[in-house]
Amino acid sequence: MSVSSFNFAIVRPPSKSCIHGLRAADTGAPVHETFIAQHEQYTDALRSQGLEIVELQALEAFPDSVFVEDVALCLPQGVILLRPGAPSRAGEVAASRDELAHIFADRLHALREGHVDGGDIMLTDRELIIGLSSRTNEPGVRALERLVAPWGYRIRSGPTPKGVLHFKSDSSYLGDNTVLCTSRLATTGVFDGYDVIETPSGEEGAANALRINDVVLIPTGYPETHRVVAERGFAVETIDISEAAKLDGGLSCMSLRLMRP
Ligand code: CIR
Repeated sequence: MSVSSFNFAIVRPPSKSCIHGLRAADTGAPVHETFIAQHEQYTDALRSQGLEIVELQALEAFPDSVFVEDVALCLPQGVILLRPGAPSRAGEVAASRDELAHIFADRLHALREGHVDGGDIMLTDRELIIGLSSRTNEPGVRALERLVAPWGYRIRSGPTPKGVLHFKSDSSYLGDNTVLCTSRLATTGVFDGYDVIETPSGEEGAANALRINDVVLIPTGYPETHRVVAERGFAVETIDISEAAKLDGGLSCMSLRLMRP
């Protein structure tokens, strides 16, 4: 079973408080109504790939809570509640615990030390690569390793380019041993041994793509990336995520994906 095969996803709509979400550069606050509409299109895109969707309640107390990927790691063997590195996001874990326990019951586990954001975790067909970033640290990586090593996962840490929020802001695993990433991340050698597609210059924002079953979703506005990914034989679809992007969010950030038995 490929790590890009999914039949289930969890999403959480943006709250009205999203206007206060974290961002490295202020290009304007997201417009809530537009964000809701784009989030619905995103959810529909997952649904049209055959995924069953569970939509959690919007959380007004947490402006960044639409980015559910950062709160948990979903693996077939179990789901791990993470410890996001931004103080304003730490409470999202407690706010999600009961909802996720309801879905995953005794398969729900918790990271106890350090910090790891889900946006820094890349699962490939052979390993978990964890990007060290301003949100994810060594104690977190070691604590995560203790949880997943017994399930047979090999863990390797990698660099996140300076000024980049998450490891996966600059990269995505497309399946078939292929990674899409920025050239600044490719030059670190972290993906040596993988087939690497570099985002064309000026299109670094397309590096956070999302392979779901037979398609690769990329954000709208990146025609050269669309072309090079399609040229490698992938079916590509585009989604407008302009409002998430204002908060440094990408396609992977807005769902937790899983293949349920
Ligand atoms: C944050 O800074 O935490 C949010 N504004 C964006 C999180 C994006 N999540 C992700 O890349 N996995």
